[in-house]
Amino acid sequence: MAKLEALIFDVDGTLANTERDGHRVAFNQAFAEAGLDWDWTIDVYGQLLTVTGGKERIKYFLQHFLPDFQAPADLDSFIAELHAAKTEYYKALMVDPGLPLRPGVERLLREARDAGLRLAIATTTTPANVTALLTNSLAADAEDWFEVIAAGDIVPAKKPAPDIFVWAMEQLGLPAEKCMAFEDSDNGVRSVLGSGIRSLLVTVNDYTRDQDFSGATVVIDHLGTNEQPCKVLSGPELIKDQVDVQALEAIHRHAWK
Ligand code: XBP
Ligand code: MG
Repeated sequence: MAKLEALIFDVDGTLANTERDGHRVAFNQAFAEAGLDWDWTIDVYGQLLTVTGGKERIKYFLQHFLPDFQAPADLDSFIAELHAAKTEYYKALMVDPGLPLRPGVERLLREARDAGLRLAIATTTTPANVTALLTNSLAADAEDWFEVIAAGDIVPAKKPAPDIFVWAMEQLGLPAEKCMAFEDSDNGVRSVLGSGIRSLLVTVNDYTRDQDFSGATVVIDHLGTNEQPCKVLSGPELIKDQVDVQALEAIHRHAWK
């Protein structure tokens, strides 16, 4: 069995609860600015999360929720403009009011770095959004903590397609046997497993806890801190209160045995 060398993190829902409190709010701000009376409530947004990618999500919304909408002739440009405004609002939200990382995320990233594990990101979101979250919620130099940041339209086929994880592994120069992935959603799980990575830790959130995570090695509520121990929801009991590097190595061995 190959030794664990790199950790590849999803961003939205995994590092922070960006969907409900970041993306959703920013979409609504962009709609209002454009004079559209669309309101993506917490519940509606949960239904829209079946589609990854903001531009793709707007298109899906128009097709399935507003079939009578008189779309402009150039629909893709209309959506691209709305989405560009949404990205600006999202970046501003990451500064004020800001968004905390999920429990244990910062602790584990620091421990992994100290242990010499390589770090990468594989996400569907726009690169500028990753920068905004990392620099405001983790550390000013946090982008440098990650050797590879695979994000947004860098691969045309977004999750659940495996392409973004494949791309990240190619950039790392590592095979799937040496990588572990962190995800929060069924789309993410399918993307990871399709890429050949078997070592997969899922941290659920309010939007995803009832989804199908078949194939994930372990499903937990969050990564855990001293004050907030984590709970294993499914998979082997290899974690004691907090996910640490030792637990990651045990999970990796279990996934490949
Ligand atoms: C994340 C997404 C993203 C964000 C929006 O999925 O679906 O599309 O919701 O980002 P995952 P953009 O966590 O599985 O990567 O608006 O920048 O596309
Ligand atoms: Mg996610």
